[in-house]
Amino acid sequence: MEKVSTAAFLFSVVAIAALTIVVVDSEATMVEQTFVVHEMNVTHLCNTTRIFVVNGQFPGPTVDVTEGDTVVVHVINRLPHGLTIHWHGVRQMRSCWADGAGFITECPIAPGSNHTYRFNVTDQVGTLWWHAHVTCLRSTINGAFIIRPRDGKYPFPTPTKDVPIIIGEWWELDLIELDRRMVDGNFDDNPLSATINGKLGDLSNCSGTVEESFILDNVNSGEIYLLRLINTALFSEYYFKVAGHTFTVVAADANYLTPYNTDIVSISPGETIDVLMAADAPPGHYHMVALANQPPPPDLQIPQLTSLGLLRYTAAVDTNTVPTMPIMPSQHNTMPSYYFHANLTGLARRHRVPRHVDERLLITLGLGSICRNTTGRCKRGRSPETVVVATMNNVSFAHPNATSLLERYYGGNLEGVYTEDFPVRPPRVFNFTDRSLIPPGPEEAALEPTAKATRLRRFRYNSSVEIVFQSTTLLQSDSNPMHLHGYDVFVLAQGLGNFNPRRDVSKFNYYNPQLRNTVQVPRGGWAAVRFLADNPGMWYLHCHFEFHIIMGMATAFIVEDGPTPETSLPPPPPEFKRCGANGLKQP
Ligand SMILES: *[C@@H]1O[C@H](CO)[C@@H](O)[C@H](O)[C@H]1NC(C)=O
Ligand SMILES: *[C@@H]1O[C@H](CO)[C@@H](O)[C@H](O)[C@H]1NC(C)=O
Ligand SMILES: *[C@@H]1O[C@H](CO)[C@@H](O)[C@H](O)[C@H]1NC(C)=O
Ligand SMILES: *[C@@H]1O[C@H](CO)[C@@H](O)[C@H](O)[C@H]1NC(C)=O
Ligand SMILES: *[C@@H]1O[C@H](CO)[C@@H](O)[C@H](O)[C@H]1NC(C)=O
Ligand SMILES: *[C@@H]1O[C@H](CO)[C@@H](O)[C@H](O)[C@H]1NC(C)=O
Ligand SMILES: *[C@@H]1O[C@H](CO)[C@@H](O)[C@H](O)[C@H]1NC(C)=O
Ligand SMILES: *[C@@H]1O[C@H](CO)[C@@H](O)[C@H](O)[C@H]1NC(C)=O
Ligand SMILES: *[C@@H]1O[C@H](CO)[C@@H](O)[C@H](O)[C@H]1NC(C)=O
Ligand SMILES: *[C@@H]1O[C@H](CO)[C@@H](O)[C@H](O)[C@H]1NC(C)=O
Ligand SMILES: *[C@@H]1O[C@H](CO)[C@@H](O)[C@H](O)[C@H]1NC(C)=O
Ligand SMILES: [Cu+2]
Repeated sequence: MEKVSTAAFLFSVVAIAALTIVVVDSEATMVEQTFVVHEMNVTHLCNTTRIFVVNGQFPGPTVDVTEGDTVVVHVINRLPHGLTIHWHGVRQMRSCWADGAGFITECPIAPGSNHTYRFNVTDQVGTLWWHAHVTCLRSTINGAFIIRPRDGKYPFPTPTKDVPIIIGEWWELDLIELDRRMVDGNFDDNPLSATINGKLGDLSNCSGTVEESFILDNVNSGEIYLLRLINTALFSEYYFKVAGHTFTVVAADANYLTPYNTDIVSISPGETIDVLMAADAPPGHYHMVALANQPPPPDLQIPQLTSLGLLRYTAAVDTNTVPTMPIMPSQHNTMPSYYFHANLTGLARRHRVPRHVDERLLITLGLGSICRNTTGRCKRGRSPETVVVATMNNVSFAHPNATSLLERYYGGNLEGVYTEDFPVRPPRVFNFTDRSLIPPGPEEAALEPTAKATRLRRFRYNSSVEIVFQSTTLLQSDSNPMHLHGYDVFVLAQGLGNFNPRRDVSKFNYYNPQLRNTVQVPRGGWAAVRFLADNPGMWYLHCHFEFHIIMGMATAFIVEDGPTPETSLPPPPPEFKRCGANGLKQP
């Protein structure tokens, strides 16, 4: 827990936080928690900064449940800003109202107001997380969401210890201000450090005060650790290694994987990766490293972000020896990410890949620009005459800001709020991965003009949807961690370059593809996914890089009701507060 300036305030927060009620029933359990969201002053890098946290903790409290449980979380908002809490990766079968996506499924909880989320965790086991889902607040308002198997059995050796490893970033800039600047197409702001479980690590040093590191202590030889990695960062994908140790990847996004051995984990914002790590090195001290990767120039560069943690064996003889450092890839080498993600396969289960396709989409992901003045003519190529935005199929999502899309859909009152014509393919075909589209150009000038709109796509209940996500090199060559709410999708294949159906469909894995809620679409490459639209509601689809989502790399899928009550979205629960009711309105 971080330093808090007002002890009395902390006391009141902790008193509420301790109120975790567990009601045991013959099979399922109700897990009830209270989240008080409040401001707190913390000092890092010789500077006291105001941050927003839950129950005095950064990262926030862990929600720890068993598969089949009902989760009830009361959120009390003591911030001067509205927010929602999203249960990232929880499928929310027929409970879209509890998804917590700001302005998509509900209006933000107003300052001084509160809201109760109630949902079941069904048919999922592993690690997920929760986070604020308005603007950039998720940078500090987040935590692990752990789902344990009901029978207590894993399809791998039972770990001795279980440790969340939350990779994040330390920002000094006010997050509301950061959001405002990104809306204005400004992405020059950077975090000051990476963090592991909220600690900056001893690489950060200010006037001789070395920052605290996350320490995995009292490690005994022969133990098996289940490390639950979560990337909560706003900006970057991370490489994670522990010197002297290797991992067996066993799950991702709360779905089991075929065990995969590696000495490196590559994790993008929104992803969760469970790995087993055997304490089988000579007793000693070992560094763990989280290093942000980024494309090389001509992409705009951010400072190198690293957090150093430590793994300490109980039996370490000499505590003065310098801990061993792992050898990290270059921060500009994105191939380890590609290999890591492309090599994972699902642990074949009863889930079956739909073999037919009803709806086929090819979605390009990139940047574009809009003239600051209304003439539609202005200088392009990172010029100050434009606002840089992010796009999917040349649409930059206009986020609603006064109403929720789900409420409008449910009420049949969508006029002036959204349309259902999100394009199923890119309106213009070009060489999506041509590196000369990255400024200084000039090839991008004809392609980068774009427009903002709230354009969604609607699917019939139970249709089989296939999407090929194509990262482009329009203005930059980032990868794109695409996150779909309410669903896990089968990742059939991924590749580098432009997707070519004649060549690439033959690579689709229908046998044991990974099931993911966040798909890392490789830099300069593509990923093909498929899912059955069996969860009615309004589901946000967006890139999990915060600057991309804010700049418009998003849309939402409407999934219609099925033929029966069991296949339809129920009415909003009685405790659901409609937009505009009970002080629930735009921040
Ligand atoms: C944080 O520090 C500022 C400036 O000193 C102060 O005004 C504010 O009350 C503090 N906030 C908390 C929650 O202690
Ligand atoms: C301290 O952080 C504030 C933002 O909270 C920033 O404006 C200021 O420049 C920082 N000061 C230093 C010395 O880094
Ligand atoms: C939640 O808000 C309601 C009014 O909407 C109020 O009656 C209640 O006391 C609040 N609960 C808490 C714990 O703040
Ligand atoms: C959770 O499951 C129970 C039992 O099936 C059901 O009665 C209840 O409506 C579900 N709750 C939600 C919020 O979906
Ligand atoms: C931290 O900074 C001080 C002063 O600049 C320096 O003497 C010290 O060696 C540094 N420590 C580390 C661990 O980098
Ligand atoms: C798996 O990773 C290895 C490198 O570790 C790489 O050579 C191989 O191509 C990868 N496989 C796939 C399917 O990407
Ligand atoms: C808009 O920008 C263009 C190109 O820079 C310029 O020629 C034009 O005068 C501007 N129009 C207005 C109304 O500012
Ligand atoms: C809210 O959205 C509307 C429509 O997209 C837009 O015109 C307006 O500028 C937005 N307001 C704010 C405060 O962002
Ligand atoms: C697309 O651009 C890439 C990189 O510049 C180039 O290697 C490739 O040959 C181009 N593909 C086509 C079909 O022109
Ligand atoms: C996007 O649409 C605009 C306006 O219709 C067009 O000028 C531009 O070339 C398009 N860009 C792409 C990548 O399709
Ligand atoms: C949905 O589709 C699946 C697979 O195609 C099928 O088994 C199931 O019966 C369908 N359910 C309904 C309600 O149509
Ligand atoms: Cu993106």
